[in-house]
Amino acid sequence: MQRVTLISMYDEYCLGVRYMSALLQREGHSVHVILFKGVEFITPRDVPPPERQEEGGYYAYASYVSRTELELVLDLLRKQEPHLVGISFSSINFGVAQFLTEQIRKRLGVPVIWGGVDSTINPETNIPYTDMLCVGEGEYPLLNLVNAMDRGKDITCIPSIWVNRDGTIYRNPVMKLEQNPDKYPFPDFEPANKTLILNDRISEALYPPHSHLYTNFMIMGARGCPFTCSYCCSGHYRKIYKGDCIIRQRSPENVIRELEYRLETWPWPLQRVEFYDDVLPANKAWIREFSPLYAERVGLPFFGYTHPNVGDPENLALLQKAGLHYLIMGIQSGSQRVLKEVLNRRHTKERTIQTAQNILDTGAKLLVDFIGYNPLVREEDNVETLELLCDLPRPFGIIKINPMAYYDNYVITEIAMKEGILDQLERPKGVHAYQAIMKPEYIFWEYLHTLAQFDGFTKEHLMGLAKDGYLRENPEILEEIVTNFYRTTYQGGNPVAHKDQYIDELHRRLAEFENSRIMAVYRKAGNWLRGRNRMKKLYRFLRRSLSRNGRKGPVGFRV
Ligand code: B12
Ligand code: SF4
Repeated sequence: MQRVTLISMYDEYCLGVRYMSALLQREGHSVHVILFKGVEFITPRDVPPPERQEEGGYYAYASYVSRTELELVLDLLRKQEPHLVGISFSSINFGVAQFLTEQIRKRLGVPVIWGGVDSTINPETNIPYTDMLCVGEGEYPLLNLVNAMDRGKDITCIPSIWVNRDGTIYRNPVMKLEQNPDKYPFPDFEPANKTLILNDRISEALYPPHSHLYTNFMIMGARGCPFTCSYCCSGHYRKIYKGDCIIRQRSPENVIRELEYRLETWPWPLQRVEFYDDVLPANKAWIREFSPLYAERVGLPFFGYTHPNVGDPENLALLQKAGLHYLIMGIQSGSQRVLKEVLNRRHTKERTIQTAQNILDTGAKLLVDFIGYNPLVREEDNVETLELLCDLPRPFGIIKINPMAYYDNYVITEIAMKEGILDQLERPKGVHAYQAIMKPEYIFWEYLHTLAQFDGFTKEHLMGLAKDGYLRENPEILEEIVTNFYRTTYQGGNPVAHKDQYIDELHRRLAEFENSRIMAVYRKAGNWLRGRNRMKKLYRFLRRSLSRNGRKGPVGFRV
């Protein structure tokens, strides 16, 4: 029996870690999971400014390890005496993982293995900093490694595991993918043997304070995606697992059994299920079997993701009947040029609109995803995106426009290099990616696009604002409008707002508008709110847009 400690960097969900933990335990090993902070703390705003940084810690762009936190990790490891430490991280946490690893190796002498998307995509860059790493899926490779360690066998020839022995690198080909994910045990969400490190302390809590996991349960019914967008890891997985079937679906019965188990054992009442399948409504046979079982045996509202080319009305209707509350559809751009040449996505405007309509027709809510802050996008592309947004069936909500991340070795980063735009990108500290150097036009377009989801802004108004030179130079005005609109339409992260409280809150917030710079813009859009009684019109406009269709705007989605 081996003792293994798995550390998840800034990710309390860490499905990969939880799958590996469950499998190792089933095979007789002992596992401890350290949750090093959580998803909600990945933000440059949380990283202390230089004057508050502790010497002996490591401070990256959007994450950090203080000296106190480092000592907490080392103390835990001393107590647990693991034979092996595994660290799971994505590219945003390369720097902090490297720092922790160096300290663990130097001060405890325990071997460390890395895994996750960054090690899968950048194994050559990463292997010098660790004893071992895992390329791709890790359940069986890690189990084989731990079994080999247990039996004192050679560990340099295990499929998917790379080994760095004093600078000599053993690169092993990837193991074939498990085609039947039902063979894995359910991921380890048990409270036992978990430690959360947060804000310089070992937390009493199981999860960070705002984690979805207090009310929601996350699950994946399938692994793998049929698409290969240039800014996503999916294409890379296709390359490294060439010849293997990438999309592997758990049986509906297996998924339902896990959910029943969670309903029985979750420490808090569950309110919602989060499906992280890359495209949930894809497989008709699966959905036909799954939906009635879910409705009968689970029955909680759930959300999932889809793609504009995946929106078969029958599949959507079955899912909605089972409890689909909302679907998040990645659109990313309305420009056909950008979709084709930059993002490697093929979906026509008509198809996107049709899928959106199909979703709304079922009665489910629609959220859409767009990517901004991308120097490969031109003015006319942004206008085309605005047009699409204006023409999308309503109501819909936009999840905050994501800035494009050019992760190392992703196709989008190769395109950026080929197009010669690296001078418009910067490399944040400790991150294996580039991001755009800020320009006012990115903010301008982010907020103009965001504005398009609110009722009352007609296509004509928005196209007019798009041409406004003053707004372009002062995009913070748009930002303020959008922020105010979000405030009036957003209820404490919960899409199901209490109506009375909501109306009171709305009145209070409308009053705040009186002193807002929002008026400056309405003055600029003079043809719309011409003449006297501007404030009255603004109130009326807001009331109308908020009450006519019930609650409007984005529903509470915190990622
Ligand atoms: C679901 C999901 C989320 C969920 C849940 C996260 C989770 N890990 O469960 C949430 C919403 C929280 C989330 C958050 C974020 N995500 Co996300 N997410 C995903 C998604 C769609 C699936 C991840 C998953 O659970 N896969 C299933 C499990 C079983 O696989 P796995 O996690 O890869 O783990 C396996 C292997 O990697 C390996 N492994 C992993 N760790 C280790 C450790 C050891 C020691 C070993 C041996 C092996 C090993 O074995 C595991 C089991 O097979 C992926 C895309 C994808 N298809 O991978 C993006 C993805 C991981 N996310 C991404 C991003 C950018 C983010 C955020 C930064 C977004 C943000 N701005 O906040 C955060 C970062 C969180 C963090 N701390 O790293 C990017 C990361 C890109 C990169 N190169 O780093 C991805 C790859 C999508 C993309 N654009 O390509 N995400
Ligand atoms: S559809 Fe989503 S999961 Fe699939 S390749 Fe594109 S971004 Fe990745």
